Amino acid sequence: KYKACLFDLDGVLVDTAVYHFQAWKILGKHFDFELSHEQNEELKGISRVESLDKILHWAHFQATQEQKDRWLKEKNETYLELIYHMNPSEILPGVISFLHQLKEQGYLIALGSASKNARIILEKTGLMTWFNAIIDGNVVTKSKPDPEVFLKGAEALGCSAAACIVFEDAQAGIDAAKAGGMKVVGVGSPTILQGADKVISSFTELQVSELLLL
Ligand code: G16
Ligand code: MG
Repeated sequence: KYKACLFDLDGVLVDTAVYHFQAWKILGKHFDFELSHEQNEELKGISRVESLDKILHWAHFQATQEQKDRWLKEKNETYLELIYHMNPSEILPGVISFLHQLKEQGYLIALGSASKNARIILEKTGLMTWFNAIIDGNVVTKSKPDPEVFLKGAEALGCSAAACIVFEDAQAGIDAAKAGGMKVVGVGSPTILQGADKVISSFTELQVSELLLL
């Protein structure tokens, strides 16, 4: 029934949201803004450029394009420093066992992430070798909730959308998968994630055989 699984990166395979949060908080000092946990939730799955626009809006700060460009660069430099030490221990619980089961059962595996730093994170955590295709922020032109990232993943794997299952922690990503005509498993809280075909709080709760029930 299903041939492929497409994984979001941040919040699904690893928890880099904490590093994005730290990096944005440090950047916010330039315009006296302290990002809250709730606001950080809203940045999940959203591109770097859109994240800065949202933050500046929350801060009621009118920035020039020159300031924005500088701050985007600065945020990423801080983020790169924070993820420099990442290692396989930061892979979220149950992920490796789930990937093992998928490979054993012949599923194809792709990454569908908004991050331009996805490859660095996959290298640092040793996850790279699991993927048949990697679609990241460097190759997508329209960010989630547009389905482009997942449609490109399906295409790279040679699968139809109907044969793909997406794993996502962000509402924008769930909406993207649905817009692409795919099944979607939300990773997080069922009260926050709307419209997923199933929601798990961690991969330790899910067996590959259960995917057939989607
Ligand atoms: C991730 C994060 C977002 C982040 C985006 C861009 O997406 O969830 O918070 O803003 O990537 O990241 P970067 O600044 O590294 O290009 P995903 O789709 O992997 O959850
Ligand atoms: Mg995510």
